[in-house]
Amino acid sequence: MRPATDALIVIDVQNDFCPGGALAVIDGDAIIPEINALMREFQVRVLTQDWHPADHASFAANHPGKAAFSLIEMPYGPQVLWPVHCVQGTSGAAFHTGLRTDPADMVLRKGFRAAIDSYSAFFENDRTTPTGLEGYLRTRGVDHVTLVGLATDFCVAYSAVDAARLGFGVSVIESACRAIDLDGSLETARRAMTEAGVVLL
Ligand code: VGL
Ligand code: ZN
Repeated sequence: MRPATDALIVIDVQNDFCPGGALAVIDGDAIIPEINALMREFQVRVLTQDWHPADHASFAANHPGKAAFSLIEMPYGPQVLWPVHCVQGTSGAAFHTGLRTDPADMVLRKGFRAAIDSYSAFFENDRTTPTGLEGYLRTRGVDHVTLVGLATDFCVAYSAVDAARLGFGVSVIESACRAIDLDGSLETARRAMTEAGVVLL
């Protein structure tokens, strides 16, 4: 058993990020057995869920003439435009049925404001609007987080870097993550995590 000061944070293991989903990550579902096993080792377990309204600004479909996976400038900085994914209440937004969700203490939804994306479990993409997760973890006495899930180079990496910036010890179990890897984004994310003091396992 890990100490109660170490939280497992499972990022976005949802149908749309798994094979057959709208923004499928290659082998995204392959990490589920390892995550289910890890869930038994931790005493604090948080699941995150990407949870967008249909008019979300990160969807290419909401920017006429823009292609999916292109980059636009938003008031808070550059934003990749994604295929429509994880729309609130749809089956694509549901957790993969193989994921053991019952042991979760807390399910954190993010990306629910139409005008701003939220890759990180801690802050929206302006890097300042908090999700509330920091307070939840601190009031439970957590000082270290272990991150797994999808996708390594976006939501996992942003969460890891933010957690380190907030002063948590941070580990990422890479075998329990899979990446989108858009134009070298995986290498960029790994470098950003390492520079922030995140331990890649
Ligand atoms: C994610 C792109 C858009 C992720 C979420 O979970 O990594 N990536 N929304
Ligand atoms: Zn999203």
